[in-house]
Amino acid sequence: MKYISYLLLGLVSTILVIVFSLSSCTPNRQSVIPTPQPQEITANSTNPTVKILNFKYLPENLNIAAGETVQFVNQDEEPHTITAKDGSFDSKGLDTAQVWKHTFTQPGSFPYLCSIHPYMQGKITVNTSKK
Ligand SMILES: [Cu+2]
Repeated sequence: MKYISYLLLGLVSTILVIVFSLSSCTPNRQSVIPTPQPQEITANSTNPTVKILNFKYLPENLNIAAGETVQFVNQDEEPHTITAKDGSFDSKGLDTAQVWKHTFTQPGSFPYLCSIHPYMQGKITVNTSKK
């Protein structure tokens, strides 16, 4: 009957080894979590951009090629819109830091204003794309 106690001893030590190796393998969760990147609200930097700041469109006149997408970023505390004078586009109200994008497919001149503050005016000039 002696070998049963050896067997038990062996079993217990095996369990202990397993438990220790498992506890040493526990991943350090602190280092696994990636450091959060600051949220970039002003989207894509490759698109032509019109900022809205101090009740002005910056730049007021923007030249682009047909097919390009313009992004408008409201950096004011007030809501603003980007509304085409000919009615071809309307962003509706943009809150602070909100971005609105519009793709201009047709060449031409597109004056727009803010429907909340109609004295705010800008213009997008779309040139034929070079291909
Ligand atoms: Cu406005």
